[in-house]
Amino acid sequence: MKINKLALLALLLGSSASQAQNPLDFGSDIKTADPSGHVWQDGKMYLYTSHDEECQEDFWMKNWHVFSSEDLVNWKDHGAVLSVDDLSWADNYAWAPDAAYKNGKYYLVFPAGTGHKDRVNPEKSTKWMGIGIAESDTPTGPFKDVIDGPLWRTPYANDPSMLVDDDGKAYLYFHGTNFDYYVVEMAEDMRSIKGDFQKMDMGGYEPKMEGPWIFKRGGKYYFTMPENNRSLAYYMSDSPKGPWAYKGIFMDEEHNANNHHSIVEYKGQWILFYHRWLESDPSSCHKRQRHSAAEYLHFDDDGTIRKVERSEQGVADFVARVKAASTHKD
Ligand code: FUB
Repeated sequence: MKINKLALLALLLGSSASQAQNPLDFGSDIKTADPSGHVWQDGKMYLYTSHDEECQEDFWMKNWHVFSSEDLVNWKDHGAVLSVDDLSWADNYAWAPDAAYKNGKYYLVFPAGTGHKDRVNPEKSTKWMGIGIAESDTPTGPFKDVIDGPLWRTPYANDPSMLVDDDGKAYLYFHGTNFDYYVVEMAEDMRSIKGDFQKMDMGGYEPKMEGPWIFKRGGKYYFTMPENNRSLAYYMSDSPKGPWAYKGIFMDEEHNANNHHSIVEYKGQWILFYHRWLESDPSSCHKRQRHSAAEYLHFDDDGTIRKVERSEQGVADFVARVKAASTHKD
């Protein structure tokens, strides 16, 4: 009887392990962070990520990867679609990318930089970062830095997020030293910015942040970001430039470490992509490393976002859930 119970337990554990979908399985032991999800015309989900080298030093990162999936469980790695080696103006800090589609072209908007951050004597730091935009005819690149330079040199900036609104206007949000909570519009050809940076009205609450992600749902705009670089929080507005109203935290911090996310609707389900810091195999790395993960996101009737818990299961049942939702509608 005891053996039967154990066997049953093993079976249950085995089946729940096979259901686990976090971290996302990209078919290798690649470490990824800062996942930006987009659904393009072919109906697939594309995930644009930064790439952590094994046990890398101080966020020295060299290229960006794109992954695609139709069920959020089986992912195809399209490889490094742009690298700092392809840039004339940066040689490091291939940080959190975003992507956009406009005028029949796909854009990878990315931060990169050069120099060195001196964490002991910050006054000796030479590190600089800016935002570039590279083009491709396909969602998976290769992307080309046709403007051959950053969109601007001052202010220092990273972590771009691009919103192409329903009227075709493209807005760029970013993290910048003394330039958080700013927006700038892109020129029609997406090769430069149009006009000035505009400081947005955040309703009087402007905590330290990185990695904004802006999306639209039911006519409302959402400005989401890792508050203090760690907990995911959001604001809502009726306009892409604010004024914004702070609504609170929807994912708590974990391990006192950074988080970076994106939010996208796919086949009727709202998905939160983010990264987790997971224990490493001690033979290859002495510290936690980052891995992309996904959870369902739910809204209340007033459009506010319900709190999300990290899970092992993630979106493993995505196909079944989409099927059940469509059956329910019939
Ligand atoms: O991945 C490098 C940096 O760490 C990102 O740009 C930040 O948002 C944080 O995730």
